[in-house]
Amino acid sequence: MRLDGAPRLLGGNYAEKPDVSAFGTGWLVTWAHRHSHNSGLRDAVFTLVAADGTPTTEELVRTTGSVAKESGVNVATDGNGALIVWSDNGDVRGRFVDNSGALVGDANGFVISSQSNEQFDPDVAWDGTTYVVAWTDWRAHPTLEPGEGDVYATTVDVTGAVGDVAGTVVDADDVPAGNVVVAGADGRSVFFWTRLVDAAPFGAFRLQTAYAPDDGGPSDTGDTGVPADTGDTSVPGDTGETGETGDTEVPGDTGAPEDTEPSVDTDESDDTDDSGVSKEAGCSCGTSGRPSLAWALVLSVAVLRRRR
Ligand SMILES: [Ca+2]
Ligand SMILES: [Ca+2]
Repeated sequence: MRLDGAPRLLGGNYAEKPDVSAFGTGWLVTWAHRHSHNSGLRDAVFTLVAADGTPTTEELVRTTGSVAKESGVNVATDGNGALIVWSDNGDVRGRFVDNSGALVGDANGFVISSQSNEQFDPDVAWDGTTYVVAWTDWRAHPTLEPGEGDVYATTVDVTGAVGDVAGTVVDADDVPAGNVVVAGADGRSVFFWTRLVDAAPFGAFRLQTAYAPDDGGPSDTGDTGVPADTGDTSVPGDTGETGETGDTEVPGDTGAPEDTEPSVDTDESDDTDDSGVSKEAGCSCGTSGRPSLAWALVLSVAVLRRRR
């Protein structure tokens, strides 16, 4: 890899947290513009950048000249236009850009989530059929440490129709969670976020993931809810050594990608059912109990392998 020429400046002062997506023959870049170095006010802005890196003039996403607290600006494209999402005075809003790069729709954008307290730090992806937006949500407990709360998501179609105005629970209980990112493909989407896990060797934020299978929309081809299953039945620690006649099947193994996780599974993110919502979501059962079960499986398999 090499860079073509010197970096270029674009946009004005006090730019924060850019995001970018391929757009036409170039790029669409979003970021938040803080009004001054110590202001709590920010505007969501974007610009088009040519393939060679030449930027156009930055534009406000919310074109009413707002004094809103806008932040967490992110963008995804659907191969034609783009959807820009951001946190706006504690709600999540969105606005479309058409294939010419022009903003469309209401000058204030449209509401994606407007629950009580703050909804913030949204991410957006295009799954081939619809946009999927996920964010951190303080509707239930707004006093958690900054950046952490619950995680919710919804779909937004190309007309701006929000699939679940209340938001679909991704991770909502009294444990801090946030920093969600989402990716989509072939009518499916996957979420990753951080969640405080109270497990050995020490309580810490760890990644969680949940998967939303094809929801039976027009492109549904009978998705089973298992992404890109390769039929892997290997167990943790499997080295594939010489003489091995076949991997030992783990009871309940679905062949999902989390099977490759090398360490003991202490999260419940793989407990995703076809609703696309983690079974853990909405419960306050914590994470206890799972490690002992996982260890029992690992130890049982290890014993079986030694006996062969
Ligand atoms: Ca709100
Ligand atoms: Ca939570």
